[in-house]
Amino acid sequence: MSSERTAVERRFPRPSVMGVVNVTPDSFSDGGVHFDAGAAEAAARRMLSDGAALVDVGGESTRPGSEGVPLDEELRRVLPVLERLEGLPVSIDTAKAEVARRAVGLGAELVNDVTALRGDGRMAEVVAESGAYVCLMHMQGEPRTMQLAPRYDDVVADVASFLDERLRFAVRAGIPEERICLDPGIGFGKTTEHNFELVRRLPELAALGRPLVVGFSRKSSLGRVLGQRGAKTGPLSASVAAAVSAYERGATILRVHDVREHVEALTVAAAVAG
Ligand code: HH2
Repeated sequence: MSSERTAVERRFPRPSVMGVVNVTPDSFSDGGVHFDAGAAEAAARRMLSDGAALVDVGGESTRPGSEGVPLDEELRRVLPVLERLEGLPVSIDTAKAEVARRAVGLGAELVNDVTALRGDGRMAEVVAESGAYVCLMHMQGEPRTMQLAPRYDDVVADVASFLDERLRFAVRAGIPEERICLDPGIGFGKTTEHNFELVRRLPELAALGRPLVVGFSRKSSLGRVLGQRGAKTGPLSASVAAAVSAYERGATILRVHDVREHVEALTVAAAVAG
């Protein structure tokens, strides 16, 4: 199976939209909305018919301050949804190797690991053996504490060197480079200024040579830049602007909650880019 997978960038050409399906009671922008397996399935199917290239199913919130959920609870949340979506393009948003293993067994094509293979010692092996694609994301600290005091010498240089190191680690663990994409981790241990600087200087991350995933959708920095101090989320209009800006600076996969609006905006941006 492993050698049959085409490169990430051929499977998901620029721009591709990844729709977010949070099967959680507590996600930062849509906690509880898709907590029921039937509601999650319906949302995923709607996202795919609205033009998403794949849907990202997750059973554990990583919002600032969150504690994480036990393995059996995460499996209880995501497996029924993955079963209902078998045969459709799905990624699994998890840091747990066992969740990834079961998800790939049910057809998940991509493992979206916000810990970049650092959270579970078995994750690299599960990805390598399964032949799945993997997204390696940057995070400073851990969700419980990451927003307390994010600090960098140069946020873009620090994120680039982290992603480069994780890319090499993944390749050493037997995951072919063409199956790997990278993500700066908007909002994961970053201030509003850090998040915007990462998008502004995205070409420096694209220079690592792997497709970039960017997830700015609804994140609080969007509300804050609009003058809403203490915002927990940002509006759709701002999410679309951030996604288009990221695309224009080299992002390949845009991870979003509101698929139709992003697909429309990105289609126009791609037409302009020619
Ligand atoms: N953001 C979130 C979760 N997973 N994965 C990647 N690769 N990139 C991201 O930016 C990213 C991610 C947070 O958003 P959401 O899933 O809506 O919220 P929560 O973690 O509260 O469930």
